[in-house]
Amino acid sequence: MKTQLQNGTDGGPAEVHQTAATGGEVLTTSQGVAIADNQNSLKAGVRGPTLLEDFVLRDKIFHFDHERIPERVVHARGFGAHGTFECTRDLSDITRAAPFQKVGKLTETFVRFSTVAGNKGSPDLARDVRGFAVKFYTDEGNWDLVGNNIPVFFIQDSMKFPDLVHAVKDEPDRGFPQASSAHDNFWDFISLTPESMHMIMWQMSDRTIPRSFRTIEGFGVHTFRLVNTAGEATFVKFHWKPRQGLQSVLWDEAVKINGADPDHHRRDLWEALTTGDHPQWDLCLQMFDQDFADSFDFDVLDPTKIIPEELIPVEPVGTLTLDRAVDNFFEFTEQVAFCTQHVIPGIDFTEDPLLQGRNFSYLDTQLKRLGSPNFSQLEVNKPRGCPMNNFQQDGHMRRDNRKGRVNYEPNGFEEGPREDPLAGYVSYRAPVEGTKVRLRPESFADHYSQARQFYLSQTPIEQEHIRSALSFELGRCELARVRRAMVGHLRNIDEELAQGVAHGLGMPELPPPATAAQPTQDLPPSDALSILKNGPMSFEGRVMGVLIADGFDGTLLDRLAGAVMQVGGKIKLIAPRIYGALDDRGDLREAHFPVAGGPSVLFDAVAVLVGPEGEAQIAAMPEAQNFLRDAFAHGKFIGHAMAGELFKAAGLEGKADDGCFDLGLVDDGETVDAFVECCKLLRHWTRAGLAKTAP
Ligand code: HDE
Repeated sequence: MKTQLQNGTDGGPAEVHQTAATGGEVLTTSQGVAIADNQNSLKAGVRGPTLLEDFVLRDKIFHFDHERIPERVVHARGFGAHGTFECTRDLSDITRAAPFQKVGKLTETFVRFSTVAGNKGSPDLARDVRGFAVKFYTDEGNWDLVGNNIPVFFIQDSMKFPDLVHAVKDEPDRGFPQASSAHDNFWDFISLTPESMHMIMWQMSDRTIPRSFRTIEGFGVHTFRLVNTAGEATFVKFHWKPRQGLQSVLWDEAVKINGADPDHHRRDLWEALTTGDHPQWDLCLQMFDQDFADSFDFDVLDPTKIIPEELIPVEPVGTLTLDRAVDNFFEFTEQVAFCTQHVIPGIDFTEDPLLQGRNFSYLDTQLKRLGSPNFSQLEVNKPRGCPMNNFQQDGHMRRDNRKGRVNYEPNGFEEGPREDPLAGYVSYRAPVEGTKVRLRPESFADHYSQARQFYLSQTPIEQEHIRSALSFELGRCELARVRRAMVGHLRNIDEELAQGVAHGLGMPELPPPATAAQPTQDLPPSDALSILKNGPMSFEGRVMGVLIADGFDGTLLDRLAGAVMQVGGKIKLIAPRIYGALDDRGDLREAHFPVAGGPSVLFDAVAVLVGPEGEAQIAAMPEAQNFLRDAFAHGKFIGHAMAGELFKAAGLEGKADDGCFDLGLVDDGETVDAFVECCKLLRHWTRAGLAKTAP
């Protein structure tokens, strides 16, 4: 019997067999031969050896054996999503780039977030930079903006990239550590690379332990050029600002999340996409001309420097909405091939030596990973807004060679595409001259001033987190010379920072400051650099974990759930067992997690609702005690009802502060509202000892 239709070899529909036995689809080999038995190999006798002629087995195992492709050398662990970019400002006077020609113009996109150092199976909450790569399927070809969640980079010249990556990844003799910069080789390299100090401040900040992909910023890092139809160029820096606000976790939470849910970030994005909670980012541009570039304290070609938002405003020009999860992880997230040199008319490069090296590198990577120069024909990589139309042909896995006789240009048959001087990509006519040298410009020499500016722009809590992170990372360094060298660099950034880290490391005395090519300048602090100053002030898209135990007040739970939903948040129920707990009416409320599998580190705020029947049981559970103790230690806002025994068992008796709300006291709902309102602040930073919970 034959009924269903799928794509055939000629691109048209092909029929799919239906099995007479079940009425469902028939399983076939890759040659389309129906398989009669998918459980047993072909043997000589029931206990006999398997026969070489078993082409069904061979076909199946052969394909399985080749399922893996090389993982990315860096950014191996990632998670992708489909989205749409909407133009909110007409930039046609500044650039001819297709997505910016008209307000309201929509462009399809694919985004892949990633960590950098860890292998594909590493945990999501490793302290690491996050990749933020966006493919725009524009009407004039694909444009890839391959950025990070930090606006600067470790090195100024692509020549140093393989060394940087070797140093941070697992050490070659032992194959560890995985997904961690807290080891000798990394800090040895960094201590010998003063240009990395600005990036190190960002890397040691809470930017590298984000709450979610939804709460990170993105940056193009390099200075690019926008070019208009008249051929005039404007320098540009690209920023993605999350509408969800910036949010990070504490180090202690990151460590525990990695154990409890190593897929925390991908699960979070998956849930957001599949429940209609679509995250959004505004694309903002810093645009400037040559005069500004000439007057700026630093070289705009130096990728270890930012341009403070106070000097050049960050102007929104469009909004990215991620609205669809992928159907298949491998097909999209794994096979997506980003390349910095994928630009479209209106977007051009600058001479930034890191960008120039990247433009050369990414094609090699894609060829190695995807195994064919035809990777652009894969669904996720092929242009959608306009056809790919040229005389390229053949190669591994080619799918759509041109029909007919003509495969070259010019041709007298008047067949096939031709170049178009008007629609085509024209490089900006940047004047270039100079002698061939391997030299770094003098204008790249100040490595400490912006590192200091970053540190001084942080709130005291964030500064303490940076000091703690450095003490932790350098504390994992066995080489005393490396620890000393690093503190020497920190002395050029901030004396108090250096002292704090030296104290954390138990150094008897401060080493001398590192030799600096240029003295550190005092630059004005910038609020845009702090996470806490750019938080959401909203509980939208956040999750409250509610721990329930038998006999709890069901009406209170419903009221709380309603109030959280009202502010755009979600509730997850945690009970002693996954089965759930009975409320005071005897109704079963099914749990999302058992308390052993749903620690409070997975949630933005918590509530503990207990009833007389469950009071003793929950108080005696170590996991429940940890749930509450951690929530308290991590500064979470806590709602509670009849949870006195659990507070006592967790060692928190008498410690409840104004970040803890007794929801069982009054029945008017006002306390619930006050609690949920407070949760918008995300953390009760004034809770005693809170900042000490970081490493
Ligand atoms: Fe990458 N980078 N990179 N990089 N990079 C790769 O390409 C490279 C750099 C970034 O989700 C690789 O497809 C060189 C800076 C992201 O698929 C590889 C240099 C920034 C992603 C590569 C840099 C990035 C990559 C590995 C210095 C921030 C993940 C797999 C000259 C602006 C994209 C791949 C995705 C991936 C090379 C420096 C961001 C090896 C040579 C700076 C987000 O080609």
